[in-house]
Amino acid sequence: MNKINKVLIANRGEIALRILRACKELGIKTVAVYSTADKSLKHVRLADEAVCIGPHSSAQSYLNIPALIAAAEVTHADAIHPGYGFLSESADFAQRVEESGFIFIGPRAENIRVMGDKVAAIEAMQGSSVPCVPGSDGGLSTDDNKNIAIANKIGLPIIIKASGGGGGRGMHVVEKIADLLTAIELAKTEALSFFGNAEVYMEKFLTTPRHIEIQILADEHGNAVHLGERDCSMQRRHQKVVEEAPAPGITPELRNKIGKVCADACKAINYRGAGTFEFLFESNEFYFIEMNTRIQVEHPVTEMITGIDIVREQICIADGQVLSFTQNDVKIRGHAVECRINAEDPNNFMPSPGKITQYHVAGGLGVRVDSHIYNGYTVPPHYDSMVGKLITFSDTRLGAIIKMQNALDEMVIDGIKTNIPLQARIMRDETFRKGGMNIHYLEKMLGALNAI
Ligand code: MV4
Repeated sequence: MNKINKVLIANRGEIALRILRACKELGIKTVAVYSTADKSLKHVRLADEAVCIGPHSSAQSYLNIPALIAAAEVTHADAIHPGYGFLSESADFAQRVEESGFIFIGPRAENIRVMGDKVAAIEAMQGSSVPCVPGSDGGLSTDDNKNIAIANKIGLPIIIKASGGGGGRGMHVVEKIADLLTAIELAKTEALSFFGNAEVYMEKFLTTPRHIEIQILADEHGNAVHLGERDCSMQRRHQKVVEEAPAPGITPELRNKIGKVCADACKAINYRGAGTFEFLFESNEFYFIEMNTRIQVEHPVTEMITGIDIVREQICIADGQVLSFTQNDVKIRGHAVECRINAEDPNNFMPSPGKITQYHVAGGLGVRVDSHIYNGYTVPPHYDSMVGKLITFSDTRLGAIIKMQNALDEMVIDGIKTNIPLQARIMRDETFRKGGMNIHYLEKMLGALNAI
């Protein structure tokens, strides 16, 4: 390492442990930060140092920028890794970290700011030939006739999205022109109150797309590579449930074509770090919707099929190093599936925090468990209900699914409810086994199950 000898991990749970493991392998010292509800987290025990940064409420702990920077100062950390969620996509946080003299393990604040503004993100992509959804090409004006003309030109149905939104909040589908103007007004009012930004834009509404995303890595010396795609279509209420790589039916030619477009776009916008281009995929075409400027929950499936440690690469990039491999060195092999394990009731999806009284972990060749839980650990009620991820890898997609089925059956987590029974049902589902289902499939499957 050139500059990074100690990393402060500004997160909790499985991703904090994941980052700690990468640091240890690189010989980097670690600082854990934790809220009063998280004193017993596994990574807090394993870190070289640990600092309590506030009470259980996220706003006063994991989102508390002055507390995080103070913790980095007193422990003499060189760099801060934000993980996912919390402050990971806050341009202000990235900027304040760097202004305080620390390295932000992530993109430049400017890149985060542009991608956080969905209209600006789409504009940036159109500047570098990333295929986008036909749309308004910018924010909507107050000119009613112009907005009607845009909708007619795109063709109905259309969707109105908030520029400050993302992740599915504040969207409105319009089926007929008579509903357009009231929908725009409602969308603007919501956008202002949810995101503090009234700007909205219009896109053609794709009715049955898949959600396919491209992982990229870029260094600060102008090198960028893609690590192929992930299929994240198996979701419920914008929460991904199962992810896999590669995406069924994507040929090497299609992968290389869209991957190169994404890597080239990174170079064009001077992007640095790990990132994900989110696409809707319908009728064999990719349509860019958003870019994520963080490490993602589902990064392990890409690691399994490429053999590349994405968190290690994030740290090396932040250290100022040149990417140690080129696009030609990236070889995709086999198939990986990830099941998110949530502390929730598998029937009604209500969170189920509490003490884990029995924990038996799955194992074997091609079985990976990224989780911070242990026997006797109490899942606190204050945070996300995800308690870990089960990842399987095999030569074939069916092989990875069978391994997952067995791993889920082996796993015992007592004392709390988990979604393991739901995941086991998905692994046995005929449509999932065929692959290539669209983003609406899981909700339909659950509806059908409830009807029985
Ligand atoms: C869309 C769409 C259909 N057409 N845009 C939802 C989350 C946000 N990232 C974008 N989203 C969508 N945008 C157009 N033009 C459908 C969705 C969508 C969705 C996208 C990805 C994964 C799950 C989804 C669930 C419902 C709707």
